[in-house]
Amino acid sequence: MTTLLTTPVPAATGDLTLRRGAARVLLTNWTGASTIPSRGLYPHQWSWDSAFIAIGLRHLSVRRAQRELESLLGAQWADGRVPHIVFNPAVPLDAYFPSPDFWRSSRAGAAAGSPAGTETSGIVQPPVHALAAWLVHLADPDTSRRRGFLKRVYGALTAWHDYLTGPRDLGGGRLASVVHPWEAGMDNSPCWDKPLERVEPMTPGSYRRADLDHGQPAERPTDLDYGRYVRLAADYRDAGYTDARGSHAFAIEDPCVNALLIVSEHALARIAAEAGADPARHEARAERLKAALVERLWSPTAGMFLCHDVVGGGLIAERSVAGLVPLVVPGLPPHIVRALIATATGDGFRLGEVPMAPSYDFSGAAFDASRYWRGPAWFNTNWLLERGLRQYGYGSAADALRGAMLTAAGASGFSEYVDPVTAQARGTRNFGWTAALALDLLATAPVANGETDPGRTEGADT
Ligand code: 9WN
Repeated sequence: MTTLLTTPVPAATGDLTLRRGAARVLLTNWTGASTIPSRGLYPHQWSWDSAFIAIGLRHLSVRRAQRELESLLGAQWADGRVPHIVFNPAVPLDAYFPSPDFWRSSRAGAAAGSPAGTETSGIVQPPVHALAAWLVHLADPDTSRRRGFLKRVYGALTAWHDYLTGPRDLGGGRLASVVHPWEAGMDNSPCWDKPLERVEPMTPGSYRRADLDHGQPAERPTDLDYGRYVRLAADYRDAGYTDARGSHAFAIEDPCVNALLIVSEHALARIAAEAGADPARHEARAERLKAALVERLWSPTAGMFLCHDVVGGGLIAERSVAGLVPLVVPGLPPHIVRALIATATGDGFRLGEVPMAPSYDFSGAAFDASRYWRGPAWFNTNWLLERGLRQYGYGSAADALRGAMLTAAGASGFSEYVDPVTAQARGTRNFGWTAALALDLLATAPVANGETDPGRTEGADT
């Protein structure tokens, strides 16, 4: 097994400056009810962004963190889905594409239970929300109980997980499938290249990409990929956002999405206990999901979890950081944990040698250090890895990663992602979850000898 490198990283200097900078990003991006990921590129509310943002926001204002999650859940559809974007009607239509007039959620999604008064997208994003709600609760349990926070969100979170484990079990193997690359949150991961070959791209002239008004083309998806994203979204809309098995051109069981579902299901069990409901059904579902994750997505050859192509059949050979994220799942078999650590620290991901884990295998044919999700290092996936390392007793590796993330967050101006070797800023700046997760790491400093800090164990097994 590869030795886990634990290069000592100097304790982040200027923590106060960093904390102020991160707080400034969150205050600036706050709209009154939620936080936008960034002022230019992403001017609406995004689903998994809001969950990560709430995790950081709880250190500034517990009330605001609760509001962040509750405003998102307020746009939930009757079938349980939590939309990946909740549109702000005050933002001009041409500020972001696909805009509300593309998704037409209130009309096209009516049969699936879209809300009448709010425009949203019709797809979803990874389920980090129950974990976020639990961590927000833990930041101030007394106030949380007094305000009935967990009681208010429990039903919505349960319906959300019911949707993912019910209609979204498209492979019939008790895992949730994503039906669009945007749903996995890692939009243009090389994992999608093969499955996307089956999708006829929309003609470029039929829509206008707003992302290129703000982002560097070399850091954004190609026009060809974009055309395929738009086709998949349009087809889903035209089918009324229904999820019948066999109806999707793209359906993937993704290890990151399912690992987050498991961690959130454990959190939901704790929320249930607080809300006076039965935790056992959630614990049982978490265990079932974990068994399915290992049975369906574990690849001993790759030394990590892989995506399963439900439409084309078989595991997708591309190795992305999504396959390491299951390290956050508690109670994995020890041989799997050892293999994940070996892969994370081996030639593919070089954790401990480079500042942060890349989004995709350094030695993979599609590796690109700048184009998003095809190589750059992201703060949310590394925050998850940090928790996973800590959970399985790799405290000094977690400390090193924490230090590197804090340094990179500050030095990059809280960028969306960074070059995985130099940690140079890439993507947009003053990005919400980068600031939020830096705040979270800052709020819970590791102890000097590298042992697990009790301040962070509260949620480590959730
Ligand atoms: C599409 C908001 C989102 C993140 C995703 C990231 C990017 C959107 C885009 O930005 O996706 O949802 O327009 O590229 O890939 O993870 O939630 O920050």
